[in-house]
Amino acid sequence: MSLSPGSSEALYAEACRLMPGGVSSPVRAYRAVGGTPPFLVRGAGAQVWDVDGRAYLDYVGSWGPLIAGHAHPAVVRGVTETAARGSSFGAPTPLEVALARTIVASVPSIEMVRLVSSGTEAAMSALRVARAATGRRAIVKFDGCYHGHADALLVRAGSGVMTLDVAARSGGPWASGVPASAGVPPEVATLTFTLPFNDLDAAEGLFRQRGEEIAAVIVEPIPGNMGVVLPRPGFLEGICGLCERAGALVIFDEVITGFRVARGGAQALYGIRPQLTCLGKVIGGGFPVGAYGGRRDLMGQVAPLGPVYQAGTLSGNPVAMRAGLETLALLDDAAYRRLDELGGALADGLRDAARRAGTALVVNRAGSMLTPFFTAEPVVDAESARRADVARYARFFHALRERGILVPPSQFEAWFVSLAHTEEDLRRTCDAAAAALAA
Ligand code: KE4
Repeated sequence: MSLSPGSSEALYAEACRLMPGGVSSPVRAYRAVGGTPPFLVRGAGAQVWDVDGRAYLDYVGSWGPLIAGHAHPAVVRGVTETAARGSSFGAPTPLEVALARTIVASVPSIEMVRLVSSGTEAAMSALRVARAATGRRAIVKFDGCYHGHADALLVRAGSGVMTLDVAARSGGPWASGVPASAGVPPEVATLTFTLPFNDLDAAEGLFRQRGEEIAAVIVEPIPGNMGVVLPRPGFLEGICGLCERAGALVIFDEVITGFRVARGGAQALYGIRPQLTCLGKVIGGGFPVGAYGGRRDLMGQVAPLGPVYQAGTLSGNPVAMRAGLETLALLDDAAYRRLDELGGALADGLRDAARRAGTALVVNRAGSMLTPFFTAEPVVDAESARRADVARYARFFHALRERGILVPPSQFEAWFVSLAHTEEDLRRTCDAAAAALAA
């Protein structure tokens, strides 16, 4: 097995012959910013290195999981020990009980949880439970939010869908039936209504007309997939009230925000109890883990306890469980204070750099996740995010990359600060940003 693969360019040329776009996930292909993606071979703390030996300060963090930084010694040790005793059994293990126990103890609304291998599986399964529990078929999502690539959720989605600009643009204040991907049958998409995030009037209009058809609303409580956008005060509570009156369920997709913005996720920050919650990323510490959970009566619908079927060969995989447990063990109150300090310092530094350069920049932040938007207007939903200058973001991205700073290759993603980042790293990043903006 060749481990000295040559340059990123050579690897990318071969990868493009072997894999669609040369990548295992679309956003990694740099279509929104152009250029050849660096092929990474090593990470340690806040740094990553590519095959050409270049080092980068990393703010992608594997899109959220690496809240403790790359190759944290406790995670590496735990994973190594666990793998040496066998990597997978397809049987119950103590480690999955331990992670389930930690999740139930940490996330206020989760009384029972099922572990899966990705956020996509978590979201699609939570929707299936909601449809079974309510006997209804329609679901509601928000334009710009992304919940993985299950058919029903590829409608005006965020993240890579928004980045590749395949998102549907038609439809009034709420729209249904317009797939955001080829291969999604219109009859599936017609069951998915989309609404503008932060627009309670539009939600009230939809519920007035179609409320009795709606099984669930699925929402990122703090979206990261249109870039970071904060819920207006009362918005999430308003959605919960509409659902309660209509007999629909609320699903918080906390795949990004779970254990990221607080130990109990955004629901703990806002004091809201959704009926179902999706988790991922941080709970796997860089290994494939997702989870969905919630009220005991709802999770009691899930096979083998109830009629909702969902399964997975590597669900609850012991190595991945151990990576998640070791990561979550690092996340105490002091860790969240530190993450918030670092996130705040980076956001302030970017704003100062833009002010000095006379560049319009809006930075939305929640704890250690943030997005700088090249725009002068507040970014409160997908439409305002789309009005940001994505070409300017692309130039900024490359100017930072040339200075050894790696940020998400899309305006519609979140930057992540980890516990491994230092004040010196942030100073270096903000200096690079100032130079990049002045160029
Ligand atoms: P996965 O199937 O990629 O593990 O999770 C899907 C998912 C579900 N819900 C939310 C809120 C998510 O952000 C995601 C996945 N996030 C993207 C980045 N924003 C993953 C990166 C990628 O697609 O390569």
